[in-house]
Amino acid sequence: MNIFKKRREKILNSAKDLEFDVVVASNLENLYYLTGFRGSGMVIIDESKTLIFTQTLDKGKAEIQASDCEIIDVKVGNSLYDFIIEALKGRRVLFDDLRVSIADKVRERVKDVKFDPQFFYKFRRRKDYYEIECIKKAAMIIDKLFEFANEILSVGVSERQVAGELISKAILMGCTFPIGSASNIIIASGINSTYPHAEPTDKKLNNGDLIIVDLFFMYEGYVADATRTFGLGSLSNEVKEVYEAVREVQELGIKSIADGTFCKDIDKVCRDRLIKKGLADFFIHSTGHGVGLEVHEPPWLRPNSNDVLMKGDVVTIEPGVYIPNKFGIRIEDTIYVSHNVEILTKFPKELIIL
Ligand SMILES: [Mn+2]
Repeated sequence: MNIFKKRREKILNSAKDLEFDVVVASNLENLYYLTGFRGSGMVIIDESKTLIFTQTLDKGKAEIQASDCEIIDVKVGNSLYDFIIEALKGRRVLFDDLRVSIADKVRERVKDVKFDPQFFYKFRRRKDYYEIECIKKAAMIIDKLFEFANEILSVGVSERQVAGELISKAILMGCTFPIGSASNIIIASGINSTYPHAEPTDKKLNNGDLIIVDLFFMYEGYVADATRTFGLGSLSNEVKEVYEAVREVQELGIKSIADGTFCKDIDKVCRDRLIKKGLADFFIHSTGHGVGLEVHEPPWLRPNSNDVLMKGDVVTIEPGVYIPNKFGIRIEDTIYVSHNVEILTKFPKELIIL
């Protein structure tokens, strides 16, 4: 039995326990997870069959990638939602997610429907052997890219050049990008490193810059995500001290990972250590997040999270310190929560000064 069929059986059985008889997914990742089809459309799964509704332009792809599903061709000019609503009338439906305006339409016409994205994530969080192998491969490629970054980062090279070379290498090594998006890796140098989500610019690397290199790439649809911060030329003692603080906190975060741990507790451990060091005000994002088919997915390692880590999760730990008008530092790894805790991205974390 193929993995997609197995997943459908599992998710449908679990939905039946909750008194639903149909499962519907419209989210691109759920659609892929349950059918193998990497395109847009919707899938309806019930006891008797699996129907994928897609537009004519994706029909051929769907037939190849989801050969054991029935493909319904929604011809141009027709609404996918009309088809779906028609097929769901009178049934008890567990839906993943929809835009609010369309969800309201579905609710109006399909009486017994529940939208519950978390239900789907519960399955996706528990990665199987194959999924872990894919994430490991992506992590290995990212490690190689850090080695390559180590070689090419130098005074006078622009952030854009670095990004271009790394993305090109990644593609040649077999990486893909998230469904429906290009990569947005981060190469942020000097003042740009103070913005956690900087985009690569034409800025050239300077003596004294810190350079945040944040890479996420997919292998066979599965993401690994890691960040290293490199130094160029002469760095101040302040930079070196803050770097060691971030590194210490990142390692502390990883040590706090265990099956059954509250994600908010891991975030707290990291934040508390930064408070002690007088740096907590400069830690302006979450400690980490899950990865899988999406770059950011549950569980969420942040203060208000109710998630609890479980075996099969793959998460990041990525504390950062961003001092306005000065510099930014982030260190991030992708970690597999199993019987043991396995760090999948292995590039060294000592401050590398080029
Ligand atoms: Mn990340």
